[in-house]
Amino acid sequence: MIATAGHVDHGKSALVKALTGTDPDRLPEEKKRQITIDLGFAALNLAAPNGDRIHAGIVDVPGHEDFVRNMIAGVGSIDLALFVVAADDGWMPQSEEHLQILTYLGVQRAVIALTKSDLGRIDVATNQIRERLLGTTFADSPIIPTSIRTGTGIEKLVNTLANQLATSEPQRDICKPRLFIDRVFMLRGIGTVVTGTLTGGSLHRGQQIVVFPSDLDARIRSIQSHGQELQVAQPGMRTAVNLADLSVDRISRGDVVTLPGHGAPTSTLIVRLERSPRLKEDKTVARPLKSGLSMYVHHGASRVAARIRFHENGSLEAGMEKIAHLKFAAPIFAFVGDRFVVRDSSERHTIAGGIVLDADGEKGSLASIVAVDDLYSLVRATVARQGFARRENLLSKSRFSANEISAALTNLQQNGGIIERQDIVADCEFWRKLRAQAIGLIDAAHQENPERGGVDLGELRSALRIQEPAVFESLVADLCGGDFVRKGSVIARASHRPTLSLHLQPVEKRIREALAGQPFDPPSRKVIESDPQARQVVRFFIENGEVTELGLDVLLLRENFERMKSQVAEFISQNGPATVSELRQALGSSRRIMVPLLERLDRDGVTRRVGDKRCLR
Ligand SMILES: Nc1nc2c(ncn2[C@@H]2O[C@H](COP(=O)(O)OP(=O)(O)OP(=O)(O)O)[C@@H](O)[C@H]2O)c(=O)[nH]1
Ligand SMILES: [Mg+2]
Repeated sequence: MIATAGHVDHGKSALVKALTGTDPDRLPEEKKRQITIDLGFAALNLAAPNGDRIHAGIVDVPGHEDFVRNMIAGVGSIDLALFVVAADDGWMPQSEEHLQILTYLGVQRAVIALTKSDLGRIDVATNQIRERLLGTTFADSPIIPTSIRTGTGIEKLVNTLANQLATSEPQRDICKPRLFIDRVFMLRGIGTVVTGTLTGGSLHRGQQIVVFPSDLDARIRSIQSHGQELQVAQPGMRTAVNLADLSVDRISRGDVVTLPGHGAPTSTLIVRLERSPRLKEDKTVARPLKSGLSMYVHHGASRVAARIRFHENGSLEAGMEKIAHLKFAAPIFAFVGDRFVVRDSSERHTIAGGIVLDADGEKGSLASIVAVDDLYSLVRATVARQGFARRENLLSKSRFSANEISAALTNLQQNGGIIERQDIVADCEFWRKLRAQAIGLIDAAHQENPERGGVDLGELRSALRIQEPAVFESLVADLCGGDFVRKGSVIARASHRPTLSLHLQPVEKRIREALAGQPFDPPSRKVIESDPQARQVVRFFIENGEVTELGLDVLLLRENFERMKSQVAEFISQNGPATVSELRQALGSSRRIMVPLLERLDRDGVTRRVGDKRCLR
């Protein structure tokens, strides 16, 4: 894709018409005012130097300062800029602003058309443009004088555009297609159509898609590019998609069509914010940006209000860059590595640009600026932010494919200080510390309470302060792959055998005697557990199965519980169904014990209640 750029009235639309035969100004108001207001589109068929056909598209943008917002929506995913400067007018304010916008968005190539060459001094204008481009990405871009009046330079321009496109890298296919919607309209008999420039992957006819940020599901009924019906749209293509099942008023410019499963929109991003040194030429625009400032972020075809926050309350001067948190007024679907443009809250000036460093900036912070093109350092930095990351989310919102991420993880596990455990990817050092801390806590608990089976998992998790359940699950699984075992809701060393410590042995003796003294009618639990030591011993008995708990207040030695059970069964089988009172008398027990005992036997399927009697199952 190509997009025009340049100051108002410098001849962008006229040039597009001369190149393609299509007048990109389609709105009645545009025709009336002879000015471009919104984006226009035209197909451009070129021949590469080797004879191959190139089917390109041109987005024609408005140059007027009131419509910069629309201009930015048009230049988001382009391969080449057709930068227009009129020979009679020379470099003007929106020449400058558009240049900065293209630079912030990382556009790598431009062809400069020196339009209206029939009206101005070509040498003077060319020198001025060269001077303005000095030190920019476009310093060596070709400058071609053109005139639509005389036809000068049009053929040369066509050849130059073809050369540039033929030698530019094809857009990457990472199987994560995103179509930033720049137009939505309704066609009678067809339904809702959205258009944009596709990036990151292909879209297929019939595919199930999702529209963000509103999270609407739909199916692609049909696809077109420049009027041609297609089965598949490839990255880089101007694409129109028919989403018949969505009504047109639910979608607007700035929304994104993507596939499900590559993450969700967020309201916070961590970004590198940068300001062009060229802003210093204008004092008002060059004012430092401070934390707390509200402004507009232009990303893809969207424009969302956001508030900046710098670390340690800093500010950002022209010519500098810094890490910043952006808090958005509405959710935005951005990937790590995406570039964006920042304009002031009155929408008069372009004041900064940036690149997304972390696409879910809610938790943790980034210590330093990451090279977002280097997947290895990106993985390390993303994991380092909290010490770990969910494997399934790890860089799913990035400009790398799932395969590239898997390969990088395999490599980083071998020698990059990263480990993968179940659903978690963690920094080795973070994991080693967490593991050591958990082991320390378990060992300390064994020491302190040798009579207990282990440490309650819930207690361990809160002692370790782990918020993310998946991290804790992976940690437990990791420990249990080694010297630890999980028994129900506790974890212990595999070698741990619960024992009562020496000083508890007198208490043990006392409780055993109390429970054995009146075997079927022992004292209540409240009485037995008279102090913390007694509670420790009771717990030990229960965990070891020496004592059976009935209800809240009854403890029976296991052997006595078994004896009562068989005596109840025997009595009923000899005498038929019996009441609580009959059984109590027969066994020499009390109502306090019998009621919870029989409830337990009902639950265990030994007895069954019929009216106020128990019979056998
Ligand atoms: N003499 C002369 N006039 C031209 C040339 N190219 C464009 N014009 C005239 O310049 C005026 C503006 O042209 P447009 O193509 O609408 O300019 P634009 O850059 O698209 O303007 P905006 O989209 O509003 O920013 C029109 O009257 C054109 O006829 C040229 O090569 N020579
Ligand atoms: Mg125009």
